[in-house]
Amino acid sequence: MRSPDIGDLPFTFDGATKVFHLIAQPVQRKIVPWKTLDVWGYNGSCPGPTIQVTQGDRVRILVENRLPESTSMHWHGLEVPIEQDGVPYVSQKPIAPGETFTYEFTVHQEGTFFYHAHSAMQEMIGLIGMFISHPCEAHSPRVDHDYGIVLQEWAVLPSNSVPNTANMEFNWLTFNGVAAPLTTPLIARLGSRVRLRFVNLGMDHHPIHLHGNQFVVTGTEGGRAPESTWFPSNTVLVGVAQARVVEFDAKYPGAWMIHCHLPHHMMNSMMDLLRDRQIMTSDLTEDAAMEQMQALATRARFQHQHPSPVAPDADNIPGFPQDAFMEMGMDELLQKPETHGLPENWSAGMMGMMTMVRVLPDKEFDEIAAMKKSASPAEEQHYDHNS
Ligand SMILES: [Cu+2]
Repeated sequence: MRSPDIGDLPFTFDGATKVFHLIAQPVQRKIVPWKTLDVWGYNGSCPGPTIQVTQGDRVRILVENRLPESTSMHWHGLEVPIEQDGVPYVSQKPIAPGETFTYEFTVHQEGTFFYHAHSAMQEMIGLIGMFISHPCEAHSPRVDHDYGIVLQEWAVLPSNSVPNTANMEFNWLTFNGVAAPLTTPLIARLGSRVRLRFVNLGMDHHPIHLHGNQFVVTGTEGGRAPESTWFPSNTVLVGVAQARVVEFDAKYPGAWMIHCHLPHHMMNSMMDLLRDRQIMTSDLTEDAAMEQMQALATRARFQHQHPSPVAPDADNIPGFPQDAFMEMGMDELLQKPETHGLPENWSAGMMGMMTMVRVLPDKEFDEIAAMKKSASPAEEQHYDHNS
């Protein structure tokens, strides 16, 4: 199982016990090439690195607090003894700054769970990560590709880097801590079976839609769902505090969008400021982005190149602009093996809480797999247990 754009939390063994070390700390997270947020996370990552265990494992997790205030850790969905439940003042004393608290329990369930600080605003500034428990015996049908994605949302005004966790007008929406087009495409071999796990810990419920394929919901935050409950669909509502696991057979080659279908969640830096809608490039602190924006606007408004994305009389039409000036291609800034071979200017069509699953015939799939291997050989040592 892989969580694109975030890593796995490594562990060591003490006898048969798997020992993990989570460090809660302030982190910087680049969510698109022109916007970096000051958020909180674990081990340098927001969301935190993914914990992967096998059903039945005994785990010990040291939670070290390097935040400027006390924190706690809750194991969301896991059936643990009350003293491991992580609720400050109720099941334990809060973990003071500089302190480390040791949690230890046996994971008797399988499924998609998460860990998070049990304090509302700490959740909203990023203190969350996935906790995957693989069943001892693989589920049937077997999957070939298994991907996990954490859904988060942020309210960050232009020229700001710290999310306002009390604000409910979220203008940045992320999958695994990045907004499209920075989200790394999911790669799947044509003819394979794909599993996608979504976890939501925000203020909104997100209807996640997959283009061009039907899937079945095979699991929730409570683990695997019986096959008798599966029915075909292509949109799954991932409510707050929920996990939803879907599976499909990758029968159709192509770059298929996966995105939240709330219109405002398919944008970056969404907000209205005075007359002009400020989208994508509103951060005045980023010179490169502003230059690109100005170049686009100049080209569109004054040069009327053919084909131009904007009509010559656009400024006289009530309602203009809607989506004009939003699309900003930046393929070069986003180059990685997973984007290899996408149509030119693909990045102009990707915004907000969005990624894609690229269903590739053998030749293209193997080409990208080889590029990934030479780019980061260590990546291949990854916990790659599909179940
Ligand atoms: Cu959404």
